[in-house]
Amino acid sequence: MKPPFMLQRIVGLLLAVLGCSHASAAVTALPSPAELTDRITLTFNGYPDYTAANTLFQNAGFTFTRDDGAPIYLLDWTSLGRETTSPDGVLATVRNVVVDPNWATHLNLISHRPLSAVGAWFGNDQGDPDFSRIRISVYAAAGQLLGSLEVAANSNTHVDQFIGLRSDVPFTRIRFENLDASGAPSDGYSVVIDDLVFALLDADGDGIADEHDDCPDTAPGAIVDDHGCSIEQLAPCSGPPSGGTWNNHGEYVLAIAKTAKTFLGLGLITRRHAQDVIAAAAKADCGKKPNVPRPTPRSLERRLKP
Ligand SMILES: [Ca+2]
Ligand SMILES: [Ca+2]
Ligand SMILES: [Ca+2]
Repeated sequence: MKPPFMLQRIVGLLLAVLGCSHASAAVTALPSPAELTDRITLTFNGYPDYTAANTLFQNAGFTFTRDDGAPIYLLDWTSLGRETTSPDGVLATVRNVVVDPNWATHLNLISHRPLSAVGAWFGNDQGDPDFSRIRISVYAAAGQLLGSLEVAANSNTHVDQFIGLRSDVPFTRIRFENLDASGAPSDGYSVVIDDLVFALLDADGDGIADEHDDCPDTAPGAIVDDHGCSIEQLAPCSGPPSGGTWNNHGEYVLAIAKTAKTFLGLGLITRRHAQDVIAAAAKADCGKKPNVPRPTPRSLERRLKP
């Protein structure tokens, strides 16, 4: 039953006043998992059918739940004559008639660490308007909805479409929901996903997650190594990263040149880029002693005055 019109208006006004609008959510679609440079992927392969997955990956930092607390299973999708992005195993909120007679059309995922992006390949959309699209939503640790997005299903049984998002605000809870043509929850099609992919929080946005990043606050757009450090962070103008100051300008330029050479050897930058970085370092004042003005006869005269 729909609430009376006036009640709807009052609730709407209250939500607007309290700022409880989804429009403020800072999420953007993730077109492909390849965009996540420092990603974790769960393939769900190599387990017998109906292995319960709820706490199977908790050592990797992830737990799966259904609202009714029932088990969530791994299934061999290939043996069912269906395709998936990494055969054979998928994660599915299907029923197991022996253990649990009910399926679910949603899947909850809890991450033990803050995430910045998540995605998965999905399927089981069998040409029935009862499963027309899938929605992914992300929530902050306190339960606040940060945002959601939907992808229209292509109506085959294969796990062959990707849904994912990035969020400017870190999140730890994720929910997948299968929806019918009207946007209501699907009545009978289980969530089936594979190659679930995550990116842990990456505060400086250099593609290296915080827990692997030795150099926080990397400048936007800077090229970094596997440890999240840019050339400028490994050889800062202010002095060696180990502390203190450069003994002279030459020591600074040499440090930049060595770091640029390492980056070149790793294929992170081109030879031209390395040359430009070294040339810029040579022109900089880093490592130079401050210019103390030489005393002039007049200033000496002033100092000698009683
Ligand atoms: Ca798989
Ligand atoms: Ca980082
Ligand atoms: Ca960094």
